[in-house]
Amino acid sequence: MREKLEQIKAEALRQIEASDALEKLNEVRVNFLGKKGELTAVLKGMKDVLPEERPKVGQLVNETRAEIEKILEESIRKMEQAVREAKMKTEVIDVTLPARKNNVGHRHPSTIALEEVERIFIGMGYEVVEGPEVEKDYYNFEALNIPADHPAKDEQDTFYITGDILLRTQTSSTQVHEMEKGQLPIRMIAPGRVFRSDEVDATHSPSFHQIEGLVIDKNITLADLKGTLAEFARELFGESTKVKFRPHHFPFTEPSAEMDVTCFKCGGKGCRFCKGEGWIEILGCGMVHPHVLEMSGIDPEKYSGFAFGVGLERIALLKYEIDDMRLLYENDIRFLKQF
Ligand code: 2NL
Repeated sequence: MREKLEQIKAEALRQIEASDALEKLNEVRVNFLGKKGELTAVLKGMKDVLPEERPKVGQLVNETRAEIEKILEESIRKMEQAVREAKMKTEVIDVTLPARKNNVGHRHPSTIALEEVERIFIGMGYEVVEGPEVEKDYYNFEALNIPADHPAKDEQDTFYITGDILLRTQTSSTQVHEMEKGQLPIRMIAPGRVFRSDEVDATHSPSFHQIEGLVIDKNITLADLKGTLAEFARELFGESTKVKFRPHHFPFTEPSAEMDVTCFKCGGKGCRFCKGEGWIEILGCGMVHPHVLEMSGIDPEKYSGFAFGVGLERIALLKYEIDDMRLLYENDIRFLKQF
């Protein structure tokens, strides 16, 4: 029996010695110490041993088991250490290598301009409201006093989805939805993407962004419009900016005007930037047409209001002195990173 145990031990040690991976060592454990292992088999054979010799044999088996276990544990520990060291070698970090450049992005110039305009109007107590880019013909044209046969409709003809559903040509539709809610007064701006069937050039694009504003309350007059938009121009272009209103025509406002600001480059003297004019056109505006109020369920005898519309890209082009609108859409990183 002693010999048999010596044999088992020798074989176990040989196999441990020959193991080159943790899995192999684990196999040795199962083969020799496991439930179906060789040492367990010896214990199971105890019934063939003389009763008086059983304690001795039992002790021998246990000693052999302890020895094999000890050597096995030791080998596993060494093997784990070796694996760890090999890993450390391959995963070495060279802290002296130059750092990889981290490219942090920033807001697009149009977004910067939009947030600037929003900041100014929020400061005057306006709400920012966004609406759908797809509209019914009614909300885009009819409700704004542009009936089917109105010439302004040709000018703004756009992309139709069906006969009466289209991509909006102005964000006024968002304001019509607000008026229809019937919660007065209204003091809002409606920024967003609009669409027109225009050819692409330095100042036109079939898709651009607009910010419209609408104020409706009792006793709103042209003086409110002028004061508000003059303040807007001063905040956007500087304290010394002056404004000038030229009569104009829009179907949805009466009277209507276009607003110019003094050139922020030359202060109004005339320079290359303003093409010698001293003035730069900035937005369209007017007092909301009584019929427009009426169509959205607001009594023009009790309420009045003013509205305006400004092109976001136009503001960005002016603010950053960019001479071609297409640069704002191409997203060339060499261009964008200048802002
Ligand atoms: C422009 C300038 C403008 C409006 C937009 C408006 C909106 C409602 C009622 C009345 Cl809900 N007016 N918006 C007013 C004046 C000018 O945009 O150049 N548009 C073609």
